[in-house]
Amino acid sequence: MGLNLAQKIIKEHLVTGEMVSGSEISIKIDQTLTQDSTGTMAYLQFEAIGIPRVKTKKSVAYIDHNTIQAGFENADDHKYIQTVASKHGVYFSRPGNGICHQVQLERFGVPGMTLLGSDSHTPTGGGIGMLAIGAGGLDVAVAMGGGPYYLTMPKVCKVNLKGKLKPWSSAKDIILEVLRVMSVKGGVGKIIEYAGEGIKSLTVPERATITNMGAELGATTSIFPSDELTKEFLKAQGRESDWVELQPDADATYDEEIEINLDLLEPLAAKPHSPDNVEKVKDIGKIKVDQVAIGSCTNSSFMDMMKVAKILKGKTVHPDVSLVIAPGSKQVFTMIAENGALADMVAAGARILESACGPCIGMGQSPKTDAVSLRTFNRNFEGRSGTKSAKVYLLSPEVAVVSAITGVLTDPREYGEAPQVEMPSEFVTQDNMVLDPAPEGVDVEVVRGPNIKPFPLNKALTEKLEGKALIKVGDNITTDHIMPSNAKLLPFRSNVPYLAEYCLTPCDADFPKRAKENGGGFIIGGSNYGQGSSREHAALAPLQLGVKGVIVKSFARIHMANLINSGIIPMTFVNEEDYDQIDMGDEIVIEDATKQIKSRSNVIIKNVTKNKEIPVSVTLSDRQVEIILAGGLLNYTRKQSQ
Ligand code: MIC
Ligand code: SF4
Repeated sequence: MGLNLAQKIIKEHLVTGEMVSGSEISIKIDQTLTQDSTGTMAYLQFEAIGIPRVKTKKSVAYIDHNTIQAGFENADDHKYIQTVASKHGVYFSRPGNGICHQVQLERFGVPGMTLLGSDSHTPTGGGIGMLAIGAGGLDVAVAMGGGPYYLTMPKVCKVNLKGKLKPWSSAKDIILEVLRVMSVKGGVGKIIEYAGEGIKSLTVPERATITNMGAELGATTSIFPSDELTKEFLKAQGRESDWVELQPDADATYDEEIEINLDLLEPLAAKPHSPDNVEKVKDIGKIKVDQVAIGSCTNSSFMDMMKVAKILKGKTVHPDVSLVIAPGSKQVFTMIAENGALADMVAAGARILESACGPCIGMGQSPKTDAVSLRTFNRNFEGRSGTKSAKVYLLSPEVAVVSAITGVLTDPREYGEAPQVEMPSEFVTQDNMVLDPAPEGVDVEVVRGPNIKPFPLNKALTEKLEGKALIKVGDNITTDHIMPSNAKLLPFRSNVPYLAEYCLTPCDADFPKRAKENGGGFIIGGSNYGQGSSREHAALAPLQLGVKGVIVKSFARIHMANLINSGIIPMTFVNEEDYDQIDMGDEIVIEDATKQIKSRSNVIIKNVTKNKEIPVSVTLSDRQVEIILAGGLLNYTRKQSQ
């Protein structure tokens, strides 16, 4: 039987397990990436594992998130990452060089290779035919040390693209349409594989916009074939020799299939506060706009910037709109500076930001109270912009920039002719902001600032677990709720005790205090708990507060893995209605925890307050059971190497 593309790459990299969806497999990782807001933790953990030099084909440490430097903390973390990377054989992409996913795609991604990144949007690499997966920092640390990456073999869902995009429709509209159809939990446990005649007219950066936002589907990853267009892109990057052709077998089979007709796609927008709350721009209507932000790892390519510049040329941003633009990388920045496009943006009144995540993660440019902010980004969770009352819409660069001129949300088809942008035959490739690691054997002093605090370590599982239900939350709780990130908190990503004071506070300001007063306990949640980021801080902060288990209707993939890695038990209700059987403050007891978790049958938790027994399932592989028993992956790894 023929293989699809995802299966082909997995087969090539399979270390353990069988490629049967739902069973645990492990794969060899060729490349890793970290960024600074998850990177400090990942390298602290790498150091704790104690392997002297990375064993991957290429590992890169990026600085792109924490670039505001309003205090010493960010700069300290940058120096720590620079020195620890150099010492252990990791390339270092300096602040200013660009957003990790954009730079990785341009300079390092290789079709057919595996990439594990400590950022949920690592699947951007799928645009070039990589199997690129986001994971917690500890999983990336293990992969840097040469360990395989464990995951549940996903189902593979084919998205068949028919036809060709009409003028003013764009790659962003394709992924927004997929989100509309599948929802933010529709991709959990799946790889999304794109196919069909429609892909032939999508360039690599457009494909990367689509695979990037596969993270918003909850998918394990998304992937495009590697074809002539991929070759052209790599050639223009001076890396033709990295190209290999990759296609699914003609008789490949898929677990699911959906079809999207590009001819029929109209400009779309995801309305507040969820990336799947998608509607046609024309149906939303001409709402007044306060801010437009263009950039992020989703839409900051050279092609995106050129479209924006062409539309802005000779125009002026509407007086009531603040337009900010962050080109995705130094390469993009250099090219638009050299060809004059940057001048057109500046002349029109755009505020140009450095090549970094910036407003996407609330690092500056928070909009005004109650603002409508149109963004080309990938997440519009409530409060993520730094302004709780702001209403963020996700949409294409075309819609964003036309609306910045008109001052109202505008369907660009009524605006005039769509700009034509050609893929350049040669990109400016100068990697002078990527530092090589020190040669093996050369000693490098690792510089640690005072903001770098030890991370919490769990203890081996005890027989009886007891504690209160410390909080009860609803569906689709994001990691931005569990461990908020903004300009005030991001500088503390290497200081978990400090961050823990803000854990789950967007849901309940008293949670940290209550957790501490009760000596820890349990979190109760709805479905798709932990969607969004790969930040393991969303597990480490609860651990710091003594959380022993999380009981929900269902989990998002990366967050569940992070809980296991921290030794916190992830439990799902066997009967979803049992969610109603626990209220905040109820006393929960799990007897014979070790035996129950090992038994493979449902675990019985007792709600002592309501005198009820509730079955929950703890779906763990044998290895994950051992990790929970040991009190987390680091303890487990250390035990293994003794
Ligand atoms: C995000 O987009 O939420 C982030 C910030 O890039 C995170 C990583 C982090 O929390 O540091 C992600 O997507 O994984
Ligand atoms: Fe950075 Fe935003 Fe992309 Fe996350 S989603 S990596 S914060 S640009």
